[in-house]
Amino acid sequence: MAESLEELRARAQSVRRDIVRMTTEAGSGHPSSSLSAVEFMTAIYFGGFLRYDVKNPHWPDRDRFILSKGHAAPVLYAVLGQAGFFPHDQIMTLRKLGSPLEGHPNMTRLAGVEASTGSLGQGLSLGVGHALAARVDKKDFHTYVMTGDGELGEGQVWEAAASAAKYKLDNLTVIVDRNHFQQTGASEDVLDMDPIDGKFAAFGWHTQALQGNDMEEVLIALKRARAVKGQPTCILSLTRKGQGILKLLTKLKDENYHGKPLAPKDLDEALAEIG
Ligand SMILES: Cc1ncc(C[n+]2csc(CCOP(=O)(O)OP(=O)(O)O)c2C)c(N)n1
Ligand SMILES: [Mg+2]
Repeated sequence: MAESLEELRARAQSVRRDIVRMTTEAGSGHPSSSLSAVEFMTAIYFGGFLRYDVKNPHWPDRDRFILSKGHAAPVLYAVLGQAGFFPHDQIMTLRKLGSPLEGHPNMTRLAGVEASTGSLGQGLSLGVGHALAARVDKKDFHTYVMTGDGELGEGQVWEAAASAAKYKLDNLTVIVDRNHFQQTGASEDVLDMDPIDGKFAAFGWHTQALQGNDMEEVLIALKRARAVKGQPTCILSLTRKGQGILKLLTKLKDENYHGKPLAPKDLDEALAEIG
């Protein structure tokens, strides 16, 4: 059942709490990259957009969600754990030896993970494959793919973009998490891909741009995406890397803080800040 706007906002904050708790416990991982994606991930899994059955994760009619920016695994594990694909307290085993919650999502080890990702640039191609398979199998499932903005420097993304438009895949939505940073600095400095929505539009996609950390805007965008016919949709999600935790936002600017958790001494303050 789809949760209300207020419920989704509250859930987004509990997803944030999960992200900082599990990465600090692990002593590694990518909280900032996860935090920018929280509103979209929460809305997709709990806002009634993704059809899934936790008891039957390979149900052929399920909608697909592919986290192409696989290093943001903590946000995926938080929503999958809260949805009930596995016992929620398992999130605290992130990156521990033997845990199926690996540093990057592994579809062979954890129920609910649609694709093994982490090598950036591949998720949209996988999404095109699922969307084409739906057409061949005469199924009405929808495929969502989330990419990073730095990730768009990978050429494979644009091969996938061209073929999705060629085949008029209106059962495919890509969400670009436009948080303006990648691993080694500002995305614009490493490789400027602006205008991102303009590039997808030039390939023949329907595009929207919105504030991706605003739950109300996120819900509107996801509804609109499902109404588009004859074209795939690109949602340019304008976000902040580390959204919700001041310390992470500050460290990002000062130290280019990518792929590092909060120290245990900062955890209580961060959890209090989330509320
Ligand atoms: C093919 C490939 N090259 C390099 C990396 C190393 N890497 C991991 S995260 C990252 C930055 C990704 O930035 P972005 O796509 O903007 O994601 P964000 O963390 O900002 O959400 C890089 C370069 C990788 N995982 N895969
Ligand atoms: Mg980024």
